[in-house]
Amino acid sequence: ISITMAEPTVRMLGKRSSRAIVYGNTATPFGYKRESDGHTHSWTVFVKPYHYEDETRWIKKVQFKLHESFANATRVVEQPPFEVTESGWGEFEVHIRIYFTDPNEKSVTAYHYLRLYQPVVTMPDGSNIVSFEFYDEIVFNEPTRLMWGALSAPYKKCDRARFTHDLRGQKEQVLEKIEAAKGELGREIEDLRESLREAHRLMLKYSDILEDSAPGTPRASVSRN
Ligand code: SLL
Repeated sequence: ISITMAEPTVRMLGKRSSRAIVYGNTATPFGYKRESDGHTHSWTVFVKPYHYEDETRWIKKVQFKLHESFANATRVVEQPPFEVTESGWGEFEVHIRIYFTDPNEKSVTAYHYLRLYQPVVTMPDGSNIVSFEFYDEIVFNEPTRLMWGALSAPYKKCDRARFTHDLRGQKEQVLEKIEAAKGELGREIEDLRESLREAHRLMLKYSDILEDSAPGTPRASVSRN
């Protein structure tokens, strides 16, 4: 019999990388209710990298799951801009699922509540639009070698003028959350290590006791009470 093994996924042990993204939506009112379908707004929901970069190195595609009242509610966008433009009459939660270029890297989902009325933002040209943006970071713990390579590409710093909101406050909050999660994870790992050490100590102890009480007895025949 010959068994062909798949190439094992190589992970970068002890390595961590992250990418900043912004997701949200813009909306513009028609100014009236369209008679044919009751629609009142056009809108765009999007996800984009916070910094200037070629995100196709690490994002394969993005799936936007809209409210079920939409025809073909699941929209898959295979290249940038990763966005969906539609019209409608109501607000709802969009599920934004990001797939990575290495399929061994699990997809992540962001939930965005599509806003049609708030917050209103005044653009540099004086016009008003509804715009909501959310800053977030995707953290890759021990990414696959392929993903690590993709994430190592250099990128240019963000130009804040690209966004309608000042995202610095959000950015700080997200960083704090990530730091807290890191600390938490570190403590959990330390606890697990300690339990392992304790289990190992017990194992050695009992194997000594067995050795003393019945020298030469195969250890496999030990029965637990
Ligand atoms: C609401 N719970 O009642 C929400 C649902 C759904 C919005 C909002 C459909 C557009 C179409 C549309 O805008 N749905 O395909 O006709 O407010």
